[in-house]
Amino acid sequence: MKIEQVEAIPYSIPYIKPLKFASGEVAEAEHVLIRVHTDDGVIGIADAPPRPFTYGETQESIIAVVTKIFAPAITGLDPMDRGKIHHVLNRTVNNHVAKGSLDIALWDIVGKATNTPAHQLLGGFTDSMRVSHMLGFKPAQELLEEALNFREVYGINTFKLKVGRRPLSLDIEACRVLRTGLGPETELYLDANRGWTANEALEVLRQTSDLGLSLLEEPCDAKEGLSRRRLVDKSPIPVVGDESVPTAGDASRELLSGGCDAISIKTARSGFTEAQQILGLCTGLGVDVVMGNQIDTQIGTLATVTFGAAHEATTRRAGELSNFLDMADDLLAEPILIRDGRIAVRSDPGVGVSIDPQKLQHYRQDI
Ligand code: MUC
Ligand code: MG
Repeated sequence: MKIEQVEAIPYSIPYIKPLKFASGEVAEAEHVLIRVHTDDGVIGIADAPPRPFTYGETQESIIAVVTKIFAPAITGLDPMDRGKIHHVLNRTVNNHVAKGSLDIALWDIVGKATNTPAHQLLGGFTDSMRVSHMLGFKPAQELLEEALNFREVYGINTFKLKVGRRPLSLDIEACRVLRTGLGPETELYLDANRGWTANEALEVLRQTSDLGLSLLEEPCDAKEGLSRRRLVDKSPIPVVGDESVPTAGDASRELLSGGCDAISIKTARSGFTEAQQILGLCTGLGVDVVMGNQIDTQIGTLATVTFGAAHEATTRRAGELSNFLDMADDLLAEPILIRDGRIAVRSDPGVGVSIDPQKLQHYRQDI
């Protein structure tokens, strides 16, 4: 089997509820659909969500690097030879989301060609994942209403609150209102997307120490060498590295230098292959992992569930899997269902993504 063609198709779907957070806002899913075609007719599919404020990639840059550099370099290679393909892709630095989407498309091909769900190829630990929902910036009362509604309608009982605002009292109040309104049994954790300094984060931890928060993600820039390490050292809860750890090398540097003591694994930026390397590192070091969300569509969410449910360590915590609910539509032909707070893996060969051709026609862009 040989790779014959790689498509990078830009599309745009609006959000009903834009997500606002300390490093940006997403009101429109301006993503790139990746399709890798083989000579025997197998097509690997993945979604590439550009996050310029996180990794510097844009829709245009993903299309350019995929069509001008990666596609010519991997055309003619056997998609089963993923080690060889990664070696070729890694000649180009960065471009994490572009590389991650190609990797997922390759796993999709391997699954389809061997008639096996990618979830089983990866490890097949269990058949579903518990869902955590991300809450963006909003007045505290609206946040509570949204969380109560998601708990009632979908059975979701874990929430990640976007924080990192100034004055700090805005987020401290939101935490307090959520904890009071949701009660003690709901898991609540924070993600500041580098919005604070390490010392501000310490102050927030001090003022919320009675609220049973479980994790604090990317409180400040991990490059704040000294004070970030002081924060991790003093924090009573794990400090999660997210945008500071897109690769196994980044994760090992941050963990070993005390820049974080838990890791968010995102298949959108690490693919399945690098995500497995990061997971192995974390498991070996005894560090908690969370399956994170890169504000994913249903295609991206299915990839996260496929990976997350395949390994024991990634199912210990709820995965961030529900933000597609804030989108007006999706390209996935058969929508994802959340039942009793869980999403099931698909039993189809590969990742289980099939695209609705009419929707693709409707939302694709000319750029
Ligand atoms: C998150 O966990 O930070 C926001 C930006 C991004 O790349 O992912 C989201 C969620
Ligand atoms: Mg994050």
